[in-house]
Amino acid sequence: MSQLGTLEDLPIDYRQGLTDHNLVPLWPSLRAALPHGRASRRTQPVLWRYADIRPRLMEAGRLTPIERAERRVLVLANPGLGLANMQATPSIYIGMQLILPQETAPNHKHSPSAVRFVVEGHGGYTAVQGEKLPMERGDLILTPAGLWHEHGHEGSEPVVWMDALDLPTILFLEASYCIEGQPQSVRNQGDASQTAYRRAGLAPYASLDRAPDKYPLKRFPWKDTRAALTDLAAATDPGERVQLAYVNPQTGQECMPVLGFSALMLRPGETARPHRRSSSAVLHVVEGETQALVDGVEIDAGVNDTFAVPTHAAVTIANRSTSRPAFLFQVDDAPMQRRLGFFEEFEAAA
Ligand code: GTQ
Repeated sequence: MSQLGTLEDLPIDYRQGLTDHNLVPLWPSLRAALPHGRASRRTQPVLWRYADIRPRLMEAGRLTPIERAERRVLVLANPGLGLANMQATPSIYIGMQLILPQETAPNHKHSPSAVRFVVEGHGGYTAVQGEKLPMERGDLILTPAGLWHEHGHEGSEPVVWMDALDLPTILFLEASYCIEGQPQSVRNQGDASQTAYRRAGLAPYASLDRAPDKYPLKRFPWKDTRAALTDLAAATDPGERVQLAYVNPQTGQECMPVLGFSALMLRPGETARPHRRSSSAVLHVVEGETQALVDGVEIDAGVNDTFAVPTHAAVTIANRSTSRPAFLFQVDDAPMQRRLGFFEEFEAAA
């Protein structure tokens, strides 16, 4: 491999002439743009402990009324990417949102797509296009691009959920914007998508004569996800991956276009050694105590803790308990990478 020329190799007046005409020579930057063998990453394998987030979120509840926040959220920002950029990974925005009893977060719609994964509390709800969706711990709620959504809370204790958005990509594309709306008139049939698509393999008969809906199912209750993982673990050999993707029940494809969502279970004492992937991810512990190794960085994540996995990272995740399973929720950008044609899973463990 020959040594590439640097900027400094070039006469100063030549460089100035390039700059004056908005031109840049490629070769001094070629290796930075196309590093050999593995993507270069600024994303750090960072852990956000819920014990550090929760008191600050509750303090935000006292400091900032909902009217002054619209969405009362603390963003999990990766220091490697610059805190102000609000990226957990280059493509994944993660926020922890607090809503207090009787509060409402006003109706709006935007070009980024969001999901909510409930962390604690009862009685919260999200209305999506007039459909009121209950939110209990571990439930996944979809609020895709362009659909009206507002949040409320009819219970008595604080409700916290994790927001996962494809915001960094939409911002990067200079395509992020929001429209505010009047409060939704909630339709009579709450949680209709969950009623219509309650069970995998059963779909409303009339759906056969329609083009697939983009988002037929908008709420995935944790109760069902957990039971499905537990059954899958019992039916498969130890060491086989127990991971279920949240999909569009009409197409079988990922439920959202940019980010992917899945839930995984680690059997008691089990260590998962997934192949390195070209996608980045955020993992959130729903149940249990885990110990992850991400590019050599040790991460001890317990209940409600969240950590970032950079692209191309070498990962192992161990369940620290030998008697109880551990459950995690995963956000990754594999759907976008698949659609753009460069998603890879690398065969050999690094
Ligand atoms: O709840 O609609 O964390 O619009 C960031 C942007 C939450 C929301 C976020 C949003 C929302």
